[in-house]
Amino acid sequence: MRLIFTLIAVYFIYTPLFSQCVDSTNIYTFTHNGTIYEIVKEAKTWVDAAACAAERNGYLVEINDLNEQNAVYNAIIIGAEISPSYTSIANGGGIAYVWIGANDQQTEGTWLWDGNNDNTGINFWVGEGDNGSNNGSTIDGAYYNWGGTSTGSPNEPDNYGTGQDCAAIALAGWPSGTTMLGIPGEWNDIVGTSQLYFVIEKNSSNSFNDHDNDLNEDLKIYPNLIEGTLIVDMNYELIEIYDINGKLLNTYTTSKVIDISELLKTIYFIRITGDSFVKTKKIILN
Ligand SMILES: [Ca+2]
Ligand SMILES: [Ca+2]
Ligand SMILES: [Ca+2]
Ligand SMILES: [Ca+2]
Repeated sequence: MRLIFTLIAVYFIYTPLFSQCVDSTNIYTFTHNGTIYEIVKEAKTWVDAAACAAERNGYLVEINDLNEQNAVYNAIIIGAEISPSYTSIANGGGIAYVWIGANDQQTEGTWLWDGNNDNTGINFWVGEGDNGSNNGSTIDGAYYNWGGTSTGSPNEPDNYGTGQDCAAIALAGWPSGTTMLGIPGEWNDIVGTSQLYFVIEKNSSNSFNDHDNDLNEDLKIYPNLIEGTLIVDMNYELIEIYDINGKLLNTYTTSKVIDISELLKTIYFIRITGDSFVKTKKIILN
């Protein structure tokens, strides 16, 4: 048994630790640049999707550069295998979309990355593209990928009709059957009550190594790479191991050696409860 055991993050306990706003079988998880993302294949309004993201210790994805854009789009199509025709949004040109974390709900034309919907976030764009009032511009050179960007001149956002205040990634060109306003992967502002799948970007820890030390020294739990075990050299009341979706896999109350050799190659949480503390760690086995 050869396990390379890597600690990537520390999460302090929130209550409830894992929410039930989505069924775990409808989540596709991937990582990019050390950050964990979840693609949720349950259709919700933008507001409900943002609330769900916050409950799951994250926010609707904030796409900051081309690499992140490509990682998210590829994960939607290839990883999560979402059909580019899974739904049809009339106010978005009759094609399918997936929610991302931008909106101009507070002030028309002022676009914020506010994927947890607390009305604070980075203002990355103002105004409308060529299909609207054609006065749009990025803020401080922030990344954007509105429909038409590939042509050099964004057509979106256009606040078409009324109340297009939330951003989504298009899964096809639009209007349907064309690429007049945008191509697959580009963003459109659409009405926030549309029911769409969504992408969560998880809150991440500051530093990998610091937390690695923290787990080993403060909590005195050591991986035995040869045996595929966790050695617990401390007093505790309860150890619980969860999978990435919050499903409880095992609990321990007295074991000093915990067999993890059967765990599949994936991400797990371990929650340790002592007489005066509860801590949750995220671990990757690979
Ligand atoms: Ca991001
Ligand atoms: Ca926010
Ligand atoms: Ca708008
Ligand atoms: Ca639009």
